[in-house]
Amino acid sequence: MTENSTNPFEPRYAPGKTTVCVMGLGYIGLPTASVLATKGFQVHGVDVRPDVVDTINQGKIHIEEPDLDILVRSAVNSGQLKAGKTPQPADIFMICVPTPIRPDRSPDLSYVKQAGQALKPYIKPGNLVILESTSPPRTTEDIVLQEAIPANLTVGRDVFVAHCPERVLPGRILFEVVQNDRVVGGITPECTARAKQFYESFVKGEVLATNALAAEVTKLVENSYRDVNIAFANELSILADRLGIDAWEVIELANRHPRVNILTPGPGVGGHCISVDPWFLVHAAPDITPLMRTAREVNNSKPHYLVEHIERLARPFASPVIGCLGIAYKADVDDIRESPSLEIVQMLAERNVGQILVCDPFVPHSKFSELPLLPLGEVLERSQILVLLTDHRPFREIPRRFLQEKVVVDTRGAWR
Ligand code: SAJ
Repeated sequence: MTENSTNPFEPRYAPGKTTVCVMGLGYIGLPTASVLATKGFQVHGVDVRPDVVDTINQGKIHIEEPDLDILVRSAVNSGQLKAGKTPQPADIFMICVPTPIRPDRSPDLSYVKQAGQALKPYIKPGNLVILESTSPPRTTEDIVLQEAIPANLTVGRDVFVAHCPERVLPGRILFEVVQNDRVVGGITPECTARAKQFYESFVKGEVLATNALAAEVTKLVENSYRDVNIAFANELSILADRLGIDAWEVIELANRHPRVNILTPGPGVGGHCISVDPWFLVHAAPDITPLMRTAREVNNSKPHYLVEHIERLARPFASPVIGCLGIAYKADVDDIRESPSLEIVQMLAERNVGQILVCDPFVPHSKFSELPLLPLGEVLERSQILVLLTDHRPFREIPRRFLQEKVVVDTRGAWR
């Protein structure tokens, strides 16, 4: 597609005529690339890992996500999706790479930088470059624009740069990538308009237009809001323990008030989003964000509180056997990134609290090899203390008679 071939009455970007190059084929990039491909866009996916590129080109997947295997297989078989180690010329470039935090909680934007630098030789007039990675304020302008756009091209006239943060929930990605409302913000109004038109060609939700900075901050605010709300729930659960009441019951009752909506306490907050994103806002303005910082600290301290609680329960046993159910960061996923459940298991093992038996039917041995992953039946039979860390469906459905003889720690309120 060239600029001057565009009929003003036809959408500029459309399946069948627009080519898309997706940088990063992980939890966001691969589902996005395969959805675009099955809608009829010609998609070239790029990943720095040769094994990922090979797997995808065989029509297979390297991550767990419901129905993603079917979609990728069909996208690759139809020839609409191909993967490679380097970019190719395209109409649209999408950056879907990780944006982690460093140990000092400052944002690590090296992957965005590298993706931008890799794109630069392929950028030509008329291109649209979209940053989808969740990013600190001003990343689109300070990093993407600086690294990817050649100096002889004017943004908003020759090339177009926008941010459209991904908003999908792991476990429901394929549904949400199409159905959710999206926020798009360009560096200029023309950048915004073009990005909006592109998303409207495959998204069923509403595409809401703003500028790049507001789009960046909106995404961070969404996840920070949840982090603060969960921190409130976690603090309440510790207070409830001291008062000898059931935190989940109190929250359920309070939530019957028409204007109260408290989230659920748990072992802490994991995953690569909610436990990371608030730091981007705190880092941007540390002197005026005490609430968000404290929420992070409250949620990060919950695993320590629970380990001390389990230690106390283990003390009366001569040689305690502690069954830990779940190491994934949340129910029914295989993802152990930033998982508080995993952190609790590791702390219990380090402190020699007892014999630690671990079960997680979702997590493969390749992702966790510190301790053996045992069958549920064996853990139920051998444990004296049973700790529910991740509320996977098989754990929620354990018949209560198996719990009767045990000391039970239910960090998720799933066995109440
Ligand atoms: N959690 C609680 N209590 C709750 C809800 C969650 O303790 O009431 C814990 C979970 O167990 C988990 C963590 O918080 O450890 C995060 O889980 P989550 O399901 O809330 O969120 P993620 O990280 O899987 O996905 C989030 C989503 N953000 C929002 O719901 C605002 C998703 O829409 C984002 O796209 C994604 O982060 C992202 O990439 O930012």
